[in-house]
Amino acid sequence: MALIETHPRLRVRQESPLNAEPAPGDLIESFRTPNDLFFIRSHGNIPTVDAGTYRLTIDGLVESPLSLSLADLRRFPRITAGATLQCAGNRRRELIEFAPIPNELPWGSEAISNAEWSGVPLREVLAAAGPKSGALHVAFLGLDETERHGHRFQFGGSIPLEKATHPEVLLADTMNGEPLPPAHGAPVRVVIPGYIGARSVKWISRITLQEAPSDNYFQAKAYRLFPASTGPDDVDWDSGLMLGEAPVNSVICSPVSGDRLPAGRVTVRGWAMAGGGREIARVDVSADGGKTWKTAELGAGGSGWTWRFWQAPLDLAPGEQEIVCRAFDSAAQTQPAHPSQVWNFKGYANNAWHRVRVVCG
Ligand SMILES: Nc1nc2c(c(=O)[nH]1)N[C@H]1C(S)=C(S)[C@@H](COP(=O)(O)O)O[C@H]1N2
Ligand SMILES: [Mo]
Repeated sequence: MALIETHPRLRVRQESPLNAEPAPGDLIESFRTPNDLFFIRSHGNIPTVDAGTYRLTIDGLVESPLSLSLADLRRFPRITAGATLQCAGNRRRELIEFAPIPNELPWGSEAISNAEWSGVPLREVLAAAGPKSGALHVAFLGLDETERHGHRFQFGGSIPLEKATHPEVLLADTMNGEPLPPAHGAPVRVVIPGYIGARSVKWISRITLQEAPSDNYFQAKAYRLFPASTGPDDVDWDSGLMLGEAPVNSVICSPVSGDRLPAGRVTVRGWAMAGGGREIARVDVSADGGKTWKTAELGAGGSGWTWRFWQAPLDLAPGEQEIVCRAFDSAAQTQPAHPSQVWNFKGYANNAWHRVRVVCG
C-alpha cells in the first residue's frame, strides 16, 4: 500500500482511507488545479501498482477480449483535454447542517478540482475489442479494496455504452503533463467528464461490457439519489436514481464564511460547473440573501467539461451580511435556493445556492 504525503495546505478529512480537499482560496488560484492540491476521494487503500506487470482487461460482451500492458495501451491514438472532477458528496456539510447524515464524509465545498488529462479515448480500446450487440453498459473495476457489510471487494461503477463512445471519455495516464500520481489512480484511471466523480474509476484493471449497469456496491447502492422521506432503515436500494450527469453548481470561494471585512466594495470570487457537457451560461451574485442579484463576470472557459471561475464586485453594508451565488447552465437550469430542497440521506448532489456569512464594518 502506497504511503502518500499530502501537501500541507490540503485539508485531510480522513487519513484512512485518504480523503482530502484544498482550501477555497487555493482552489481558485489556478484554472488547472496543481496535482498536489487536487482533491482526493478514496474508499479503500491506495494500491501500489507495478507498471511492468500491469494489465488492463477488456472482457464481457466483446468479440475479442483484450489484456493490455501499458506499452500496448500507449500504441493507441491519444488526446489531451481538460476535465473537472467533482465528488457527488461535495457540499455534504451544508446538507448535514439541515438534517443529520451519519457515516458519510462531511465534505465542505472543495471536493472538486480541474486538470488537463492525457490518455487514450476509451472508445478506441472498445473498438479494438469489438462490442457485441446486447452490450449496453461499460463496467469499470479498480485495484483498490474496501469493505462494506463484511465483504471485501474492489471499487467499481459503470456508464452507459453510449457515453463511452464519446471522444471525451479517457483512459488517462497523465495529469497536468505529469505521470498520474498514485493517489489519483496510477498508472491508469478512467476520466468521465460531465459525470459525478465516482464513475472516474482510479487504478483501472478491468473493463467489462454488459447488458446491465455494474452490480458493484458503489453503483448499485451508493451514489444513488433517494427521496427526502427515505432513510437507511426503509431504503429500497433498487429504487434510487443512479447518479450519472451532475447538476449545475456554483460556490463562493472568496470571501469565506466568518470573514471580517471593511464595509464597501468587495470582489466576490468562485467557481461554477455544469453537468453532462452543458456550459455555464451565467452566474448571479446577491448581497441581500437572494432578493436582488448582480451578474458576475465569467473567467476563461473552453468547454462544458470544465468549470468556470467567476467574479463580481459587490457593495456590502456594515453589519452581518449574507452573500449568495447561483449559476445557470446552457439548458437554462439553475440551482435550488435551499438544502431542504435537495436533502437526501446519503448526502449527494447538493447544488443549493451557496451562502457565505461575513461581518462588515
Ligand atoms: N478505484 C477507485 N476509483 C475511484 C474512487 C475509489 O475510491 N476507488 N473514488 C471515486 C470518487 S467517489 C471520486 S469523487 C473520484 C475522485 O478522484 P480523485 O481522488 O482523483 O480526486 O474518484 C473516483 N474513483
Ligand atoms: Mo465521489
